[in-house]
Amino acid sequence: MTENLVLLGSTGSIGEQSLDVCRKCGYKVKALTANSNVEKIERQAREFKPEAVALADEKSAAELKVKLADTDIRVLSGVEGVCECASLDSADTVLNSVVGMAGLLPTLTAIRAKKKIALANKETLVAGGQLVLSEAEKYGADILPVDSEHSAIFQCLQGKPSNKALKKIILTASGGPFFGRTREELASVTVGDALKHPNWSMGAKITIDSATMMNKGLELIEAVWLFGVKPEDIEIVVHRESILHSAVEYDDNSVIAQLGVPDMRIPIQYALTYPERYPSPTRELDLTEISSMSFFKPDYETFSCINICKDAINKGGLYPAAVNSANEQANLMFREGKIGFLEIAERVQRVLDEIRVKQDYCFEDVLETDKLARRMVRGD
Ligand code: MN3
Repeated sequence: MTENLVLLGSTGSIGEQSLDVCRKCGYKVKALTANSNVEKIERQAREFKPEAVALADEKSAAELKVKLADTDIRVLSGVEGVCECASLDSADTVLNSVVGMAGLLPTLTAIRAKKKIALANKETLVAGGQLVLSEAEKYGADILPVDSEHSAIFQCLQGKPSNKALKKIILTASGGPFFGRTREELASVTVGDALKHPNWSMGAKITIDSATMMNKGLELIEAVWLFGVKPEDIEIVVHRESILHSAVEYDDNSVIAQLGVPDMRIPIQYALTYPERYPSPTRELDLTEISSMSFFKPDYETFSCINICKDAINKGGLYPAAVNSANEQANLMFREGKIGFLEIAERVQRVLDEIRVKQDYCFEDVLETDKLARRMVRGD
């Protein structure tokens, strides 16, 4: 059970929903960090009164320091400031909801400070899975999933038999806003079209990842690391209603699934209260109101990002890191109007085909791969 929380990425969508859980469950917030949103983090700091806050952007941190001068909250800056918060003595749990591989170093820092990690930053595991897991084992740090599908799988695995009876993981996907469309139809979609997710309200990066289905590919890699399964033992199923959040199948063909309304506060809260459960501020699931649920095979040809991720995890080493960074860059360029929707997958595929990276790696190697992959996507 969490008592004293550090929240990394507090101004994003998961960050704000996490603070709502803290508000309702009464967790003490010991530190808040964000990238550069001065107004929002100031408001959060005045409400939750943490010991420290940090902004990764130095200029914004200087601004925040002036604004919080009338309080005794310490204002830190830069990646060092974020990492100082991630290893704060007074906290027992670090919830990482940073977007992108920028979350990797804070995760490693929190692990080395022996914190419990509530992980919403999937890129941490995609970019550095091997490294993160070996450090977590070395320091005895638990990693609890916040991603809704992975929380579902984790919940389905409670009470798992002691033998290796897990046959496969069924990872569900909403299919995003472009489910059922052909490649030709996707050639001309706009950023605005891609940002209209049918079920979940999320930040811009992940919403675009959801439209390309790169998000599901990244989540497949995330599941490989979190649950120690092979990529071929994960079946991706499109489930349009986002009510069944994922499932596991055992050797006796019994399938256990976790269901609930699509509200991130449920998996956030479970990561913090595990192994206990407490009342939630979310709506109850009314199955008769849902009335029916649909399931489909993904269209792997149109949404090729899923297979790019499968190939990357099978190639091993830093290939998933390369794909992740290539995607971060291509996703950004699409949002900036510099490339078309289909070019996201094309550019990421080219990086996977052409890049040569290490099998055994340390943190600095991840950074190097990140720079190289981004450069290849930009073409400079
Ligand atoms: Mn998810």
